Amino acid sequence: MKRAIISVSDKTGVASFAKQLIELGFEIISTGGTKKALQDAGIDVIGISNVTDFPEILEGRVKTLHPAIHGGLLAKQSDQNHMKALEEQGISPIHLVVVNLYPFKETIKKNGTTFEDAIENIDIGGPAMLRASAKNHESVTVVTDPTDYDVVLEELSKGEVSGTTRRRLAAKVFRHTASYDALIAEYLTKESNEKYPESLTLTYERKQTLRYGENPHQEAAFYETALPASPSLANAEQLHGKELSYNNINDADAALALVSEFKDTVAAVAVKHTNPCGVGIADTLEGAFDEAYEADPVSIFGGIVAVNETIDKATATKLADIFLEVIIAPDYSEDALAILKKKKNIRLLKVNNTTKKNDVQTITSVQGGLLVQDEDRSGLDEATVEVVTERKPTEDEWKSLKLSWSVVKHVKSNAIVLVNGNRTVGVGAGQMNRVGACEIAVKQAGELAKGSALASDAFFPMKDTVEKAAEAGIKVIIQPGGSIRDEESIQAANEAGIAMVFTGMRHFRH
Ligand code: 93A
Repeated sequence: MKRAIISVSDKTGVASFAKQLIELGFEIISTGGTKKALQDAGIDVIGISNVTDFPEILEGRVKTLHPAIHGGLLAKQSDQNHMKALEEQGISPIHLVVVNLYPFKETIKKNGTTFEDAIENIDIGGPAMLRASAKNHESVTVVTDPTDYDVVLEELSKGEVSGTTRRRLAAKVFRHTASYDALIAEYLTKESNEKYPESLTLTYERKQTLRYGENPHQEAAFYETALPASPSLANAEQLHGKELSYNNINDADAALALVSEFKDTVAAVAVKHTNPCGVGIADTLEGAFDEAYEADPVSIFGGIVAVNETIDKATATKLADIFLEVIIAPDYSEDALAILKKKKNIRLLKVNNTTKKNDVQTITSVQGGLLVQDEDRSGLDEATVEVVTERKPTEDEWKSLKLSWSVVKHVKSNAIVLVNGNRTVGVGAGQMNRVGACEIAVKQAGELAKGSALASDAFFPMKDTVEKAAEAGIKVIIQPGGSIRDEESIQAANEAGIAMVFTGMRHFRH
């Protein structure tokens, strides 16, 4: 008679599966809770203790960790010596293993979970059985995912589970136990406040396969972290529109990061190719969007807009007037949704929480490795900001400086951002020299460069950017400072009556 061990935490579909296994001639062995669930469904089950001749002890911590089980799982059934060894010990071979693990991930995601709860939900016996049977997939079929029950039944009903399926299921088991353990490692590493450990054990789960990557000839998928992060696109709820593309996700992430900068004011940001093309602030959302739109009415076309307030009818009407790929908001009023949903191609995302969690790292892949760093979360520290020119910024100029500094951090280096009033008027992104970025920003701003505030993500190596700014009529500058030629830039600013402040902090973004 063929023997199956069934020991599952997620009992979905298991009774019907077990019933059919019995019809196919299997004998079922189960641990306490599973045994009870199957018996309640009227299924004949042998208790694990009858096989091990040993009770389940330590509140279930030791149930299946026994040679009578692991001998049966690890013996190669085609090997006479293995079979003889089993016989000598009175152990019968096992042919099918159905195990899913203590819900560690679900436990740590729950609000109010204690450290003790988390530890108790580390499964030891389950992974041991899974790994043993996956190693021995030549002789044992191992199922850890209830969605595989049907395939196994179908093949069994035709005779036996094929070698190809057994190997596929074994690979799935090792992926599962590896990510299960990685999550435990990640959790305990965080709990121990270890930041850059000697090896990285991150787990990501596939959220969706994507139609293609950055370009149509590249295959791609989106993976989300198993540990909750906020704000997060992976947690976003899509209320309308086609599936997000690779570029949508990348751009939406940039837009979400930028809009999360604004805590004390209503803000709207428009992003193209991960760079902000228009950012506006105001007392109302409609006003903020007007500012962001006017900032660059050309580039916003086909872009992504993120806001930090519930989208109302007035704003929705304006958003619906232009072609946008994605809109991101904490929420939408009912009439706003009705207006936007009329646009077939727009993707509407709801991201509830735009408050950033501390201690987030960013990961960039390089050939053969990963670069990991703390996210650039620092804002303007008014205590360390230093006015270095004869003229000090006025109160209004300070407002513009602050806005420009929040934005420049999110622009690819070399970055120059011009702000006039409550909106960006020029963005120079991703240039190989700083004065070039300034020229682009000034050209875009046109007449509005006059009287504007300029932010630079890094210091001026030479005075040429200040001279360029003076020529364009820029009135205030914010930059980190720290160049050996700072004095020349300060002098050029003084000559032009520009007020300049040093932040002492650089915001490269490459
Ligand atoms: O506590 S354990 O680490 N020790 C074991 O020996 C053991 N054997 C099975 N966890 C163990 N299991 C797990 O129990 C299985 O992976 C499954 O998730 C769960 C099923 O327990 P029950 O049948 O009592 O509900």
